[in-house]
Amino acid sequence: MKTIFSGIQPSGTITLGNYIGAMKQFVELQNDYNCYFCIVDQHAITVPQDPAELRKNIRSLAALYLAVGIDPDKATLFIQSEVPAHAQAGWIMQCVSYIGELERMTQFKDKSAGKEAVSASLLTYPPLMAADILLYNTDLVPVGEDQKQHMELTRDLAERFNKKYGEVFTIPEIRIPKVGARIMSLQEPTKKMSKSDPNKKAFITPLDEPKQIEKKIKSAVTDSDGIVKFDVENKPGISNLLSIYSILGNKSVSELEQMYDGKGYGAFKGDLAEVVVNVFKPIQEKYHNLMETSELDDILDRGAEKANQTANLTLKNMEAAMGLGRRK
Ligand code: ATP
Ligand code: LTN
Repeated sequence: MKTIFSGIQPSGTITLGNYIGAMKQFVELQNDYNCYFCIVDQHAITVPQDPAELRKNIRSLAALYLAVGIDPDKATLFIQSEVPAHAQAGWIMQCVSYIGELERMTQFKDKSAGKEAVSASLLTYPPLMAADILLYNTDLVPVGEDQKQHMELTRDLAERFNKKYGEVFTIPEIRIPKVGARIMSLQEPTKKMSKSDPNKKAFITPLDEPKQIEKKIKSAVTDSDGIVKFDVENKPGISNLLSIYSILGNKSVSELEQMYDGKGYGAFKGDLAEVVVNVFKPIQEKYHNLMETSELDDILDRGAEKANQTANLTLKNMEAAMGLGRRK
C-alpha cells in the first residue's frame, strides 16, 4: 500500500474550503492508502494563538476529522507536537533550505505583509511541512491548490538532501482535487476562503448553525446581473457558489446553470444553503457526541504511538546520513 500524509492547522474551526479541498478527499482515500492525518499544531503557532483557544481547537479538529468519516482503524490520526521527530527533522530540513527560496513563498509573503513583527517560524514553516511529509516515506499528499508551492519546495528539499547525503527520502507527489481545490471567500470572492479570516461572514464552518449558514450564503458577494452562470473572470462570486453547489449537491455546473436559468440569485442561494446544511448536519451530530467521550483521547494516543514509531526510524536515518551524533 502506498502512503499518504496530510495536515490541517488547528488555527480555528475548519471551513467549507478545508472540507472540500482536503478532508473530503481524505475520507475517500483512506480505503486505498496507508494514511497519516495530522493536526499540525506547531504550524499553527507560527502566528500568535491564545493557548486555551489553541487547546480547544486541537481537540475540536480531532473530533471533526472523525465526524467527517476518518476511520481510526484505517488511518493514523495524531497531533504533530506529540511526535517530537517533526520538530527535530524540521530543524534538519531548515539546514538544507535557503533563505531566498523561503522568502519567495507566497504564503509567507501574504501572512507577513504589513505586519510589524513577523516570527522567524513563519519563514521556516515550509521546511517543517517538508519534515512532516518526508518522515513517513510519503508517496502522495492530498492538499488544496494553495499548497502547491510548498509541495514543490518539499520535493526540491528532499531531492537536495538525497543527492548530498544518500537516498533517505521518498519523493512525494501532490494530489489536488479536480474541482474545489480553491474555494473562495464569500465576502471577497477573489481571495481564498480561510479559517483565520477576521471576517466571519467570509467562511462557513461545519459547526455553524443552519440559520448562520443560510445567512452567510444569502449575504455572499455576487454581482448585479442576476444570471447564474459559471465565469470565474467576470463573475467570481456566483462561480464560487456554483462550484460549492456542484460538489456538495452532486450536480454538474451546467446542470445547475440550466436549473436556475431565469430564476435569479435568491432561489439559487436558498437551495444552496439547504444543500450545505444537509451535508453538515450528520457531521455536527457525530462531532458533538465525540467531544463528550474519552474515545477521542484513546484514538489520539494510539495515533501518536504509531506515528512516533515510523517517524523515529526516518529521523535516525536522516541523522546517520548527515553524521549527527555517534550512531552510523
Ligand atoms: P489558515 O487560514 O489558518 O492559514 P487555512 O484555512 O488556509 O488556514 P490550512 O489548515 O492551512 O487552512 O489547510 C488545510 C488544508 O485545506 C490544506 O490542504 C489546504 O490546501 C486546504 N485548503 C485551505 N483553504 C482552502 C480553500 N479555500 N479551498 C480549498 N482547499 C483549501
Ligand atoms: N501547510 C499546510 C498545512 C500542513 C500540511 C503539512 C499539509 C502542514 N504540514 C503536511 C500537508 C502535508 C497548510 O497551510 N494548509
